[in-house]
Amino acid sequence: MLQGRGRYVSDWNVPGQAHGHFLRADRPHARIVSLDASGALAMPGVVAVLTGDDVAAAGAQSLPAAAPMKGRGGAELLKPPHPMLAQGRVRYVGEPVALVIAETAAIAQDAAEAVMVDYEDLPAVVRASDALESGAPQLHEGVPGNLVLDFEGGDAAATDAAFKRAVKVVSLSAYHTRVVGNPMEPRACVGDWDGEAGSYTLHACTQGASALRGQMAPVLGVPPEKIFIVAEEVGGGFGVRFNTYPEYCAVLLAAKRLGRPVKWVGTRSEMFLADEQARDILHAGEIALDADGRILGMRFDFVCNMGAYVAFTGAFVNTVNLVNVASGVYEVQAVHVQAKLVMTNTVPTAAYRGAGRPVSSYAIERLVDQAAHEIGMDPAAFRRKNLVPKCRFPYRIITGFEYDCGDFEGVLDKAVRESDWNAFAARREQAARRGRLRGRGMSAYIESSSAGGFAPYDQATLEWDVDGGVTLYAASHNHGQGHETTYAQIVAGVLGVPMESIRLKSSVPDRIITGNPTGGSRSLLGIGSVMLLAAQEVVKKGMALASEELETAHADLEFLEGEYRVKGTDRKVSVVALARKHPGKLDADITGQKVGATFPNGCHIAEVEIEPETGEVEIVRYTAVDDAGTIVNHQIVEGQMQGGITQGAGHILGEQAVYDRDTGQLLTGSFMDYPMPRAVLVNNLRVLDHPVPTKTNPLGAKGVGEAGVTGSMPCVMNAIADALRAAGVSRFDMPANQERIWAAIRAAKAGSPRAMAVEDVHVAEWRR
Ligand code: MCN
Repeated sequence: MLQGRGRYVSDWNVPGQAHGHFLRADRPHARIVSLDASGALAMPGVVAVLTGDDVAAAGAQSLPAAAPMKGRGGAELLKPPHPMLAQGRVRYVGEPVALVIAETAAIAQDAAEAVMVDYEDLPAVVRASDALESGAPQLHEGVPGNLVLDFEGGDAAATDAAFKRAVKVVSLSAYHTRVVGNPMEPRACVGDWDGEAGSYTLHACTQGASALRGQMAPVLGVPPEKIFIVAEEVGGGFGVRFNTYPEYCAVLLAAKRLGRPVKWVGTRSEMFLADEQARDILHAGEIALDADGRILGMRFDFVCNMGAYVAFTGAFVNTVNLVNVASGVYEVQAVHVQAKLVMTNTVPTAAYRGAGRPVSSYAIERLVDQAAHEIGMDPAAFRRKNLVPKCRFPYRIITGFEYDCGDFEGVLDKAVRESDWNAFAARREQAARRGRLRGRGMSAYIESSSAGGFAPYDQATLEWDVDGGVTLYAASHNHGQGHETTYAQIVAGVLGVPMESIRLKSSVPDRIITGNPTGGSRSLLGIGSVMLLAAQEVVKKGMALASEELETAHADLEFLEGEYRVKGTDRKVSVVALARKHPGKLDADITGQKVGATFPNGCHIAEVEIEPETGEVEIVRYTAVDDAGTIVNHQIVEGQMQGGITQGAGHILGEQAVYDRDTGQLLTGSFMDYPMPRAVLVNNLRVLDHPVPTKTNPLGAKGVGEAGVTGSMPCVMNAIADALRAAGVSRFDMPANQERIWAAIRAAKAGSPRAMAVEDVHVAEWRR
């Protein structure tokens, strides 16, 4: 990578390749009356045009949708067909309609303009709440009312009873704005077909070969082992590179049809339109309290915009991941969660860093903060009073999931201490003297790792090279998480070999490794654990060889720092020497290993300052105390937390994908209209560990990859809301962009009711 020899997906070229360009729908909802590709086909250099009809004629199936949870009353998730190229109808702006293949990418792009599509426009709907109205445009036959799943979790009766007993009920509704994933590398692929072997090869931007293979096999009608995936460097994933995409399937189908490889490199503009997006959720929450400030019950209502089709992870994130941490870090058994999963004329939504847990955490932690303010209690003291105490673990929550272990009180106390929580008033006063509004926010978050996941069985293979180096094979793909370092640390720690002699491979085309791709922050606890077991297996196997080599009984041998030693003597042989002498004998392959669920958690505290004349927000201090179980590498954990915290803060401060309600067009289709956070967004960040090792996996680790987002979203919003209260703004929610903050402060100053921004109207209309 440092020498510029890293190969990203668009760097790959295969001899004889043609180039593809996708013609995409320019409107949100329409019937395709006719499609005429003759003009394009007549252009010099054009090889073929693939359409929805060709896809149907080839017998290709719908892209898959999965949801391991059922809806209310045991109802199944409705899975409307999702063709890789539109068939008869387009349902969102950017939907692939035809794939034009030519000798160069430029010719393909020009030729796409010569494909004539005659559309008959249909009414469109882009908001989930609008799509649920009677008389709303209907997207799919077989999905009445655009509702694919009506989901619930928890105990409705117990929750109602708790609310009846309440002395005080506090409510808070919000709109979790829609986001675009925006990995650095726009999506790209090269597809090839081997007629003799009957196999496909795909170079693709992916978070792991196992997911792509499993998802594409039914679409293409071949067994998973006939799909080889190559992914060396991938420029980021963030959840939106987990699933297969229509483009990948169409490129493979085209390669088969043409008998030559096809390459497609998407543009940034296409990624805004056609990458899976995320969130776009309305939520209403209520909390019931007794006279002492104890939480008696909580209930949440979510309406989730799934886009035009159900993405593979789309239903999962809006069901399982909303209820596996349903009561947050609090000791409360009366919780009820409802979620409606709705089709709209927008690009499908799916996993995005946190994948449901930040939504749940935001709903709970914003509500808890509001409750503390309304009853006049310190938000830290209010939370502490209601935490699940250490002695109660394992703690089963009302939705059936079991928190394995934790020390919520210790985590919160440390965050309070380290952030100098109690001296905040002086800092606020000092800021006020500088004319700035200072606010303080806390979130006590919890999220799940491996709770209700797709592929809980992991595999790791460890092989010795002839030079005494070690190659590790894993299903998880590293695209910024530092797996090369941490897996090597684990294996080097057991084998006593230098870390530099260990290589990691996660996509070797003809080698099928089972297990989860990178996702759900479970790579370390799942795959890292099997790496540990594989290394331990090597040591065990080496014992027999060492005993032969040193002519000594096992009982007289010990393994220390990479060497088998005869106890009490200087006779020894290294594991590397044995591996070189006995090729293949010290390799290890651990398969079918299952790890249990675990629940990373933490307490984050942010302080912000707002410039009242401009509405500009600065995050001036941020303290994160996290329980990620056993830590393998603090520096990497800190990097992951910094990335996640910044990602969550960026979302709160205004990152937002907006579809126009009237035209169904995406209004924020470039970085000119979509403010990506900068690395310097979060100042004075301190990340502190508070590890409580879990017993649910051999390493004792919990995940960290997404925890930063889950912690920072409510934390930063609570801090902004706190700062704004001092300016007389009593209610404010995300997006906390500069314009909205400025308008809120001005309205409060003038004593006039604030002109409601579009997001507030959205929530208010839905609540009515
Ligand atoms: N780690 C550790 N000790 C722990 C836990 C983790 O040392 N107790 C280390 C791990 O060994 C690994 C890293 O921290 O090197 C992250 O581990 P883990 O929490 O297991 O998460 P994953 O590796 O499964 O990463 C997935 C997670 C997700 S789901 C998203 S989305 C995400 C993220 O990671 N996307 C990212 N972080 C990202 N970082 C970058 N740079 N780019 C993305 O696309």
